[in-house]
Amino acid sequence: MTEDRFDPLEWHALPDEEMERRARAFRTEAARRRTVRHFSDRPVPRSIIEDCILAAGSAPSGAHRQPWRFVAVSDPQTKRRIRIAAEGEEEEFYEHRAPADWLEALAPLGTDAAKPFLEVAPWLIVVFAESYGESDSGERVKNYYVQESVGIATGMLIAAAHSAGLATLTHTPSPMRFLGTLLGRPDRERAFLILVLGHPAEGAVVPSLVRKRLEDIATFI
Ligand code: IYR
Repeated sequence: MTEDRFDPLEWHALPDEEMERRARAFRTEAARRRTVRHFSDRPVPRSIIEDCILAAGSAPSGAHRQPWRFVAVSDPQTKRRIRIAAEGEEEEFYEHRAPADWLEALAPLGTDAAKPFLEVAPWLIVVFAESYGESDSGERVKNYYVQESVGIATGMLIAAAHSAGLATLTHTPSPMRFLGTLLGRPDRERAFLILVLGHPAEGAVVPSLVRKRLEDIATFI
């Protein structure tokens, strides 16, 4: 039987004023993040992507199963294949699958079936959720709260990329099954989303959006 092990928590308590300063600084920087749809082909060093992935991999997860896999793609041919397959799905979506109310909701964002950024941006991180794990002896290991865990990790990935000075786009071609096939992932992994990363194109524009106010998103009791 394995014995449970615990370590002393490393913790540096801060005075309230310092916490207030940091909370405000983080909030201000987080509010500067925008989802970008126009990317330049300016390269981004792999080490930055590695650090962002390691930050994402520090996310909490159900029973600490870490049920995520990040496939970082910079290979032009693979990016091209992803673009072609994604655009195929998107054409179906925009022309047939999407109900009118969904298209109406998307109209202010100016999206359509063309996804050039999948090829132009230097990096795509395809995030996979592992529906179950595999032990060293090849047996199935149950994972818990997979969607929640991978969602949290993806949020941390976006925050890490933004803090490193990278623009990001969360892209969710639907259905995403082609990504597992194209990237040779095992059956137990399900594609969660594609995070596009890079520098914005010169003259990139973003939709004029208003974020909800504190009183619209929070209730204090
Ligand atoms: N996957 C499509 C449609 C789309 C859906 C939502 I919800 C968005 O916030 C944005 C786009 C596309 O990527 O165009």
